Amino acid sequence: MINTAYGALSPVATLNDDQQMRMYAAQIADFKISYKMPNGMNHKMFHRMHGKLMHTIIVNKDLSHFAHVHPDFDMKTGVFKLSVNGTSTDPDNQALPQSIPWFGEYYLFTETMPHNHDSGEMVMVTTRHQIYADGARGGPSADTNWPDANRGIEYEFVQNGESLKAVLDYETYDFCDRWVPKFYLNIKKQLENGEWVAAEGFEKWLEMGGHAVMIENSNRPFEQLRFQHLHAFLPIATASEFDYPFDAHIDELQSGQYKMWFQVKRFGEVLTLPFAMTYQKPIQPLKSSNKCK
Ligand SMILES: [Cu+2]
Repeated sequence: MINTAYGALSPVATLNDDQQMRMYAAQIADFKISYKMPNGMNHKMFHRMHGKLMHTIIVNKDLSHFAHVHPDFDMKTGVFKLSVNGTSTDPDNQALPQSIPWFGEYYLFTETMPHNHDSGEMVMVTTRHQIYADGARGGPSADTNWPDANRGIEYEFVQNGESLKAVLDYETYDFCDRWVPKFYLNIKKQLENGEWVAAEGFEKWLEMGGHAVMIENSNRPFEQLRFQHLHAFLPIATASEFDYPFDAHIDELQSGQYKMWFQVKRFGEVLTLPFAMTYQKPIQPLKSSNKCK
């Protein structure tokens, strides 16, 4: 199912060359997408965006599973192809073999940037697709606790025997006619004396200090679920703190439950840090701001 068209481009997506989008979990299935022009030919010029011609996010319906992977592009045919559950020589596709591992309904989001011949304007195109996987049940259970991250959410995890802690919180800023959040991810490490200090060893992944995806957790139709991809620079002002601003030029983020997955690279390994959180817009009215004028 295709929900987004870009101007005169019509996205066409298939799974195993079928628009039914059904597959077996943990078995290889080829997701393909192309962008048809009015003359019937596929669009073949895409801009590289954060190191890739296309980014693909796969989650399951209850948002307990997440994979961020990248399709191959065939310049001759203009077709992007992702071998779901397959292997890849791309070191940025570590999640590919486990991208749809269990029975269930999955959501697949693509992000790409077709070259606009007329205006030269750079516009990102997002499409979303539902995939139904048959097969064995399994995987983590859905989150039941969605605390307001405004007060901070944290949990401990281990990387290569080292005790680490991920801490998420956010602030909201009054920007013209809307509230704009800024998310903060801080990663700390524990010393032998038990003290928590800033973790080190971060490097860029996909040309950014950090990536994050947020998807709304609600009963609204799939087509309307909020999907947002945020980016951070490597820690600058505060050691081990990644600042994820929210693009102010897009729709205001509504209060509600969101699953967020933060991805940073540390000592050569991509860490994926999930948070089930609630975002709450301030209740006080917006103040007039000079930034609008
Ligand atoms: Cu990507």
